[in-house]
Formats: sequence, C-alpha cells, structure tokens
Amino acid sequence: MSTSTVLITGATSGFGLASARLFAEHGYPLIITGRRVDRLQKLSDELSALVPVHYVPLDVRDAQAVSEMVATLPESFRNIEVLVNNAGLALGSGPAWEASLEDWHTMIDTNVTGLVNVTHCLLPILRQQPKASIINLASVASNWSYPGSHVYGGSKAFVAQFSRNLRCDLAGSGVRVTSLEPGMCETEFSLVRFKGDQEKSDNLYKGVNPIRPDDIADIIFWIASQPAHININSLEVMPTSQAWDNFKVVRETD
Ligand code: NDP
Ligand code: 8X3
Repeated sequence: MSTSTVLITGATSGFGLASARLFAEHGYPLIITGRRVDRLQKLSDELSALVPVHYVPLDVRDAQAVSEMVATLPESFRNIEVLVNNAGLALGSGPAWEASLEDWHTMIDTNVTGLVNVTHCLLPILRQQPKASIINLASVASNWSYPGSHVYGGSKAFVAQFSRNLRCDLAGSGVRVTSLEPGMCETEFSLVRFKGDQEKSDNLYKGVNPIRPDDIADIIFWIASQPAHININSLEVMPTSQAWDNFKVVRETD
C-alpha cells in the first residue's frame, strides 16, 4: 500500500468515481469529496475494504468549507501526493442569448472559483512532497470553439491556462501540473448539462462509442505514475469517432 494520499474532487460520479476506484485498486489512501453524501458514503464503504478512505461532503464553491476540509484532515491523510481537480459541470447547450445568467455564474463558480479554492488550499501540502501531481480536468472545449460552449468553454480555457501558469511557478518544486482535456465521454455530464433530460443525453452518445470514465481514470493514473522528472503538460483526448469540423461561415443567402 502507498503511504501517499490522493484527493479527488467530484468523486460521486463519472471520472472522479472511476479514478477513486482505480487509485484504491493500486493501494492509494483516498480523500473523496462531492456534494452528494449518500454516494460518498457508499463509495467509502466499497473502497474502505481496500484502502483507508476519508470522505468529506464538500461544495468546492465554498472557499471557507474547502479551507476547513483541509485544516481538519486527519493526520494520516495529510500526506497528499495527488490532487485530481475534477469537480465541474456544464449547464445548457443553447445559444448565449438563451442561456440563464444563473447557469453562467454556477459554471464559473464551480469550474473556475471552485478549482482555484481547492488548489490554493492544497499547494502548501503538495509543495512539501518530493513528488506530487495536480491533474486538472479541462476539456476539448478549452481549446476549440463550438456553438453553445460560451461560458463552459471559457471556464475550461481558464483551467488549461491556469494549469500552464501554475507549471511556471512550480517548476523545480517537484509538483507537476497537467491540463487533461477530454472530448465526449459518457458520464452524468450531459444529464446535468441537459437538466435531467435522460433521452437527450442518451441521444448525444448514440452510435458514437464515446470515451468511458474508466478510460479517463486510466489516463489520470498514468499521468500521476510518471517518474518524478516527467511532467505531462496537457493531454487532449477524444473518442476516435470525434474530430474537428470546419469553420462556420454564414452567407448572406442563408
Ligand atoms: P459527472 O457529472 O459525472 O461528474 C461531475 C462531478 O463533479 C460529480 O461528482 C459532482 O458531484 C461534482 N461536482 C459538480 N459540482 C460540484 C460542486 N459545486 N462541488 C463539488 N463537487 C461538484 O461529469 P464528469 O465525470 O464527466 O465530469 C468531471 C469533469 O470532467 C468536469 O470538470 C467536466 O467538466 C470535465 N469533462 C467532462 C467531459 C465529458 O464529456 N464527460 C469531457 C471533458 C471534461 P456532486 O454532484 O455530488 O457534488
Ligand atoms: C465536455 C466535452 O465537447 O461537451 O467538456 O465540451 S464537450
């Protein structure tokens, strides 16, 4: 069993859940967080058979709660070597002028402010480690524009650039930083984006053979397992069935 702990935000579903299981299989003590307590409890019960698990109900938007979570960590979980900044969401997929301002704020508060809250609190701990990793969940939407991405893509562009800038400050400290940028992966992501419309979510993935949460967990584990002298700066991954499309041109005759 490893003596170094892995902290995962948003471990109640999707990438976070799959990563928690994979790190546990490899013997890493875990701190798992998310808002849905019942799911955290269930996952903790499942994984405690393999490794020590500390679960903390946490909304990453609440800077005070994040700070308290870190300040009150049991001594045996303070040795955090891997931070998976995964909690995040998209809300809505229509054009910008139809989006709700509340949804925009929620995405910024979660994907930008929440990730910054957690990172800021964890940096002093991570910097004490001989080798550590911050793995930030950005997106293909960080790099490429598409209709309906507006604030979601903007928030993920922040994550990618923040990751690169952190790298500059942390170079030589032993703390590696990665911007992981997946494309279409079937999780609860689209169910959340489409406000609970399961049919719309299912249709999006129909016939696509999308990325699976376990695929992303494998990549996260691989990034964290690199030797100390290697930093994976960014990694963009799509299902084979997904690719870029042409620029949009609106003609006067349209
Ligand atoms: P899921 O919806 O399956 O999981 C999202 C996780 O984030 C849940 O565990 C949820 O937990 C947590 N979360 C959301 N809001 C908060 C909050 N305010 N505080 C704490 N936790 C929160 O989606 P994915 O696993 O697909 O998404 C994980 C990350 O990957 C996200 O950042 C997403 O933007 C990104 N991503 C997803 C892609 C995809 O196609 N699926 C592609 C590229 C990037 P809870 O609700 O219990 O709080
Ligand atoms: C999620 C992937 O393509 O829906 O970040 O923006 S996409």
